[in-house]
Amino acid sequence: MTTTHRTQVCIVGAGPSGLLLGQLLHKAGVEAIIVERQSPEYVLGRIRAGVLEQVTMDLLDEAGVGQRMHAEGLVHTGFDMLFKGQRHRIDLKGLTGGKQVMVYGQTEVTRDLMNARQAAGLPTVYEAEDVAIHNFDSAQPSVTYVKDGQTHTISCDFIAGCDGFHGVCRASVPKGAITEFEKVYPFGWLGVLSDTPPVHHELIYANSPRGFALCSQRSHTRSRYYLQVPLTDKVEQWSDDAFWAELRLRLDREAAASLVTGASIEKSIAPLRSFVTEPMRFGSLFLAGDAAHIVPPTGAKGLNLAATDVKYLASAFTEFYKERSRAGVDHYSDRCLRRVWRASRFSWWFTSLMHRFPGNGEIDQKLQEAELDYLIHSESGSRSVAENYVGLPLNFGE
Ligand code: RFL
Ligand code: PHB
Repeated sequence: MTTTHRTQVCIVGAGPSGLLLGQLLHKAGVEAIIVERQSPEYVLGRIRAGVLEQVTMDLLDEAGVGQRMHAEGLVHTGFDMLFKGQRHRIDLKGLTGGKQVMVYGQTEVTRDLMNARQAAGLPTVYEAEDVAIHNFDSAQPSVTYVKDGQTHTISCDFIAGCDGFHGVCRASVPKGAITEFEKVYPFGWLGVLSDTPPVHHELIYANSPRGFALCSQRSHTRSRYYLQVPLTDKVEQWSDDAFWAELRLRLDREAAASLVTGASIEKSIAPLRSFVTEPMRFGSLFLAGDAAHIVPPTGAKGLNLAATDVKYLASAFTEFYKERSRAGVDHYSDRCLRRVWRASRFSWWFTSLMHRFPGNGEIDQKLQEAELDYLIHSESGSRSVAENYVGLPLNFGE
């Protein structure tokens, strides 16, 4: 037997994109049901992004979930770039006329959104199996799933594909209707989370002859570190001791000496890729966040891009229901893609500048160092980095 439900927007995926969309739609009086393949605990167990742009902070406030972020998040007004054994600060605030970023983990953003959704009594189906989308080339699309052995159908006006890179939504689009642009980088990031005080009060992005390293954090007592590693490396090969020893070798003398080490509480390897889908809309199906694009994490743009897609999508659906206008819906893909390509460019450029590429020689290291030297000594060079890092305004270039 099939149970049928009806809603205005069916959101596939309860990651940050799906949950934020659900919250913004709720605020605007638009109905939505979220269908998620995993359990809430599994979703919260994924350790990912750490840096929020002003635009994302504003959206979390608009969604009514910014309170804990403002209380517990760490405002950063700059970060360090390390090369040739020396650290140089990029003064984000000074270079951008007062903008800054917030260090607040994706896990916490997700938890805040989940709690708000639950408190408002909004429907989320977790552990939905065999999620499938249907008839999205028509105005009567639907989503089906199996829960506790029973098949359910959700009929809706729109489907929001917020189901990440490996989701079902993008995969359901006929090959001839979609163009995918992809670059896979020949290395990954080995990440460690530990309950140790951060080595520095701001982030350190390190270009070292041994490869890239990043010193990040989640709080004054919890650190997040990354090392560039070959794609063939396995997490099990990296003991905590080996990780800390390698990290020290990639840092400057002062940071290496003051690094506090401890047991890892999470350790994983993430591949790096640049990926963009064009378009991001197919009839009644709208892709948002990692379902539509992936950026390498250098520059911390992934979650922030997801948030701005969602803002455009929430505005589009709200205009449709409240103003009877299709303008936002029709412009959604173009509007997102301009921003997506700009962030993809920055993330690709920053990745290329900071990593060791297999097959490259000493000359490439020297050229990277020369570019870094230029960037930190040229005000326009530094400003360009800062402007992209803090993120472009929501309506940039419109
Ligand atoms: P998510 O988080 O992947 O969530 C998608 C959800 O959809 C569910 N799903 C399905 N549900 C139903 N049916 C199906 N068939 C489904 N298939 C999948 C999944 O279970 C999941 O719950 O995508 P979303 O919401 O678009 O969010 C995107 C962000 O997660 C991502 O962009 C960031 O994490 C990227 N990222 C960073 N972004 C930043 O802005 N700043 C950072 O500092 C930053 N650091 C990072 C990162 C990503 C990393 N990794 C591991 C890729 C650091 C790392 C290491
Ligand atoms: C993180 O804290 O996970 C993080 C921070 C900055 C990045 C990427 C990841 O560029």
